[in-house]
Amino acid sequence: MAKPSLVSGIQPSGRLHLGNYLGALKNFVELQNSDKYQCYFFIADLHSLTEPFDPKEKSKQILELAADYLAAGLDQKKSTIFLQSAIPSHSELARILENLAPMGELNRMTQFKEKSKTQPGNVNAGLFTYPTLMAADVLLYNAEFVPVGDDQDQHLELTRTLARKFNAKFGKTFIEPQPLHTSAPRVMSLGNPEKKMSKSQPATCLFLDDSPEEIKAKVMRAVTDSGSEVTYDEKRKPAVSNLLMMYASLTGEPTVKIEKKFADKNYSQFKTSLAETIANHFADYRKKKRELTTKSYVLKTILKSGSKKAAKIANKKITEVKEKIGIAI
Ligand code: AQP
Repeated sequence: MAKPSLVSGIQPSGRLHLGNYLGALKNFVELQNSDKYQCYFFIADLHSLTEPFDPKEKSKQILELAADYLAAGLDQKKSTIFLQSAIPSHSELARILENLAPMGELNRMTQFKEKSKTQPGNVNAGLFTYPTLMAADVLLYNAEFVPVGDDQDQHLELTRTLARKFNAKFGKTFIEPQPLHTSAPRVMSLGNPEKKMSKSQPATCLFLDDSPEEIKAKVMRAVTDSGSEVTYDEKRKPAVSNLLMMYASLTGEPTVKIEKKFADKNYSQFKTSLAETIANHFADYRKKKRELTTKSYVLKTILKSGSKKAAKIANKKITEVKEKIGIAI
């Protein structure tokens, strides 16, 4: 029997951080290695154009993200790793799905509302239609599952709605996909446990290729809560709980075990151990990424061959869609 498909992507818009990793990339690797799924992982370059960017940097960011994927453990022999813009069907299907997406719903999307605030001089139509392109990214590959952080749930709900609407209007064509979350679906900022960790706040964000010294400095500066016990309590101790969640996700230990380990220790001792855990966890990744970034030819070849493979599936789907809506003549 054919394995169920899953698809996900990350924008090439800068260095990856611990939120991207614990919410998404770590799961990509585990799902790939479980051997239970047909995996498609792409570089969401079209999505990344919705934010201000320097064209000279964009191709470097694409290759850097390809290096990130491989350094973290994705393997082009097990997963199809590709570039979104190399497959025109993504844009074509997005344009078709836009006709089923009410303006009011797109307007309610939290990401659109937030980005409209953070980039007030550039509230562009691409930002507004981001969710319909995301729906196309997923629906083209008959994905049953989408591993993402929980900030993408609203977009995925719209994907399901669009799939349902299309199927009802034009006949069964799309699968309604489900999100797959990790135990850390929303990693919060080191400076404010109410806000998600995000690359636009670099001082309170742990980048995967930060040096051990940078990791230590950022973790030691991280805000904590009143009291001195290292205990998991999202309501009373949101900052410490966020740090504990990072520790648990990286070591695979349950939070109760970590609480016991630090029962007679203070915040500073806990943070020192967390910083070491993070630095050690990414030592191999940092080394591999350094090596891979010097091999742009290899990275390009992997993306080209993955895009060719993905295009076969995507082209089949877009042909079916065009037939269903009556524009295939
Ligand atoms: N803080 C987070 N916790 C858990 N998961 C997260 N993701 C992002 N931030 C967190 C997940 O990472 C994947 C890739 O997301 P993206 O390409 O949309 O990256 P992003 O959201 O643009 O990253 P930033 O840092 O949040 O960007 P800015 O600063 O521009 O807002 C997705 O699966 C996402 O859920």
